[in-house]
Amino acid sequence: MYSGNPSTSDSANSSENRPALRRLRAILANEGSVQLGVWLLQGNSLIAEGIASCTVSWVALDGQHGLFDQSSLASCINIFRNTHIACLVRVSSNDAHAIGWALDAGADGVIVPMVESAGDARKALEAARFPPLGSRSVGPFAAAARGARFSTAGDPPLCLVMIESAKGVKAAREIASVEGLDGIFVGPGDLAVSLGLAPTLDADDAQSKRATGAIAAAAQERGLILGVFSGHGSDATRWTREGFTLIASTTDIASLRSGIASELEATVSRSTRNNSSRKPETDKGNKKMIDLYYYMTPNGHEASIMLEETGLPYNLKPVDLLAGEQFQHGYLAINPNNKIPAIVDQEGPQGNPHTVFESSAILIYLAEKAGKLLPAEPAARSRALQWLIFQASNVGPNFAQLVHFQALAEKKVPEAIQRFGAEVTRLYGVLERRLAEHPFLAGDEYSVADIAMFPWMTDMVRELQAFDWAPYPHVQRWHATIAARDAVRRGLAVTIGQPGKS
Ligand code: 3PY
Ligand code: MG
Repeated sequence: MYSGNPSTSDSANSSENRPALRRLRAILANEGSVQLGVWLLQGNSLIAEGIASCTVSWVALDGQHGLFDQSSLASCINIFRNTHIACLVRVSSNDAHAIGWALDAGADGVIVPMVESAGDARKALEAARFPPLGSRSVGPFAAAARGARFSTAGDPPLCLVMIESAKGVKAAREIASVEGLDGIFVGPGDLAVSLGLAPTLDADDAQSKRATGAIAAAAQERGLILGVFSGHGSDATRWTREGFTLIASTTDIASLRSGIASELEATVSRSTRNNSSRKPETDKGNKKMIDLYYYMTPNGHEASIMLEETGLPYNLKPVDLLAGEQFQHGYLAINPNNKIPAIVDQEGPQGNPHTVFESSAILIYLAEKAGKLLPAEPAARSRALQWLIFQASNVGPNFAQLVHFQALAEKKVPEAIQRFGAEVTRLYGVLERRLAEHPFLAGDEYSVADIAMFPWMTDMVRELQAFDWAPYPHVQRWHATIAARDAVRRGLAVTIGQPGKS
């Protein structure tokens, strides 16, 4: 089974038979596009099988903090060997045996934790390379089990070192200069602790940002791969903005938990809707319905009210903002702006699935699909769109800022409260004048403009803003008219904790 002949190969050292590794390496080197990966903690080959059919380009098996032993590590590596997914191993420590063993088992690369100096990085790299570049020992057990020939030639596996301490940050430039190193990987949890902060994955204070910025600059100067463990609940868009391209965006266990939660929510919401007075006409399987990605905010309510008003059948897809689910792997593909609401119409134009984000765009799309709530006559249509856009560009942003500074901000900032308070007052004035002359914002008819505006003036929003609307009787009259509509009540009652209840 063993052959020193480099030209005949399935190689535990090289990527010549591993298109997944070659592809990942090439994308990171040439296109610089972000590659999202899954971090496996569970050491379980069935979980690995499940992930192997997902559309991720890489996984990392965590031999430092995960539940892998040698046997489960070897089995899981083997599962990914015949897939499009590159399989990296985060080894238990900067130990030549652990590094060599993971590569013998067929890993496409190693992520070596707690590297704090150029010497540490050199040590890791040497363990990952055969002589003359390094000192890795030949151990072709996995290749032998596959009946393959073993070779030391070809592209070497990836060697990424983790910088995750203040000391490592100081040495970032020297570490990045180690010849032959493939990349640097940031461990934000350990880094935060080393900087004297809580063990969080998304510290965004100035000190943490300076540290990750210094690591990013060092890696980029040398053209190295720049990776990070973003994990569950942390903001992957922030890492993308900082230039990270190899992002571990979720773990096996976090995805399992959120997948179960959303399946249960969807089931409860379907059965709740089945029992309600409105019977969705395409309720025979959800394939052709509209998926609503939702949480109970004014923006979320705009979409839920609109769906209830149009009568279009929909599935609730809860996105728990408090758990950071809007940042999870996959949601970015639905809404590149990481916010709710978003919809996926399974039967969009030409019968194809169609995704829409931004509340106003959702309202227009649904109005056109249902043929209601947006007038067809050009002048009336233009008036409805003007007030809809006035809501999106003025009311939404300023009202939300006042809620934040009045009720949620950790520090009281009087200037911000004053500024956004004055703007909210001015906007109420604009609405009061309009509604003194017309029953609805677009004129005589209730439209998407009213649906967009209404959730921003609920009791809850006004309480959070500490805003008194007594001086605006026409706004109050308009609001009461809309609040009395059945569809509006149902839309406001869509809750991800207990669907269908307020
Ligand atoms: C860290 O955040 O320190 C890590 O190593 C991620 O697991
Ligand atoms: Mg760590």
